[in-house]
Amino acid sequence: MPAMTPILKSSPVIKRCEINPILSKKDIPYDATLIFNAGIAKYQGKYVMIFRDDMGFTDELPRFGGTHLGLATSDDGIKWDVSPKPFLSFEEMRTEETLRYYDPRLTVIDGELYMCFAVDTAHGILGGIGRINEHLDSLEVLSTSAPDNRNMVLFPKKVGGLYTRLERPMPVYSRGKDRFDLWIGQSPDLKFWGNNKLVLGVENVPYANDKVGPAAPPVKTEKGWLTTFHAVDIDDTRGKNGYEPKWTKRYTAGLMLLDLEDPSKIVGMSKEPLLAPEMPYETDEGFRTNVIFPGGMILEDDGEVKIYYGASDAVECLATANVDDLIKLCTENK
Ligand code: BMA
Repeated sequence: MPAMTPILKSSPVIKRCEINPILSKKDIPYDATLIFNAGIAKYQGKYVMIFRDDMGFTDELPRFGGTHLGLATSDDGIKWDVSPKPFLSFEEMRTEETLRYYDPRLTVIDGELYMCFAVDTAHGILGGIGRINEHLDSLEVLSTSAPDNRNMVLFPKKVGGLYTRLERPMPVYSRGKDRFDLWIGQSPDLKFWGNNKLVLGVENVPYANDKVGPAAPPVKTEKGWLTTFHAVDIDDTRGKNGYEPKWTKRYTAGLMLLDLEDPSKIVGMSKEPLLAPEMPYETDEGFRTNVIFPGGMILEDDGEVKIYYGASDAVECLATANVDDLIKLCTENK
């Protein structure tokens, strides 16, 4: 496919994993078509991944066939052992009110593993937060938001004594259209949320004209909370991409540094995308092409940062960078 205009390129500091995609439907021992938008954390000495598995879109079932949340673990964060059964199956998630959970994000706080997720319900999309047990086989849902909100991610430590999350409310009525921003909220117990503030508006991101929101949960550095965000530009002249008759959006990943004491304040932001769709598995081969959506970011002891991302809503990928280079991207040309 010809490159999308305006042409956006990934930052030179980022390196894609040579074996990308690191997880796709061929690795899954149960019904699977699209494997993407996973959450990843280091927990109990291993890398743990919960991934979104959308079924259907095949010759036998040429439409959406449900979503499982799958579980995989890894010793090196690159090669994964997928559990024989989903962590949460479509059947287990479904109630009269709830259709499915999806887009999981994992954060370890004080040794406990938490998952944020989106919930499709009969009355709108909610953001959910739950605790995963030590055996990685059950989820205790602690809270769900009012509609419409999603893309929640938890900070790995309390800030000012409170649990802190980034989120993306979807105010269609007041904004007049699909145009959303990135917000922050705090809680004493992961259940009751307040202190909500705007962090980043679409108008602040040079490569977005449609929406911005959280991506992977933030990591703590000496200079601030380092965090990716998703940034969407839309162009109605774009035609058919991927499986859909018309897909006019492009999702890139941005990067920003938030103040350690008051993460509603941006210390700096990269003026260009950190990751933009460029490889064939990002631009040509997926379900909704030209989508990059980070869901996991891990800072290793040697300064390497692993950034996991869903590509084209079809496969899960990995890219790496050095933490100092990432911080520099946010602080240079402020
Ligand atoms: C958003 C969410 C994401 C997805 C993206 C691109 O609205 O559904 O899960 O990756 O669209 O399709």
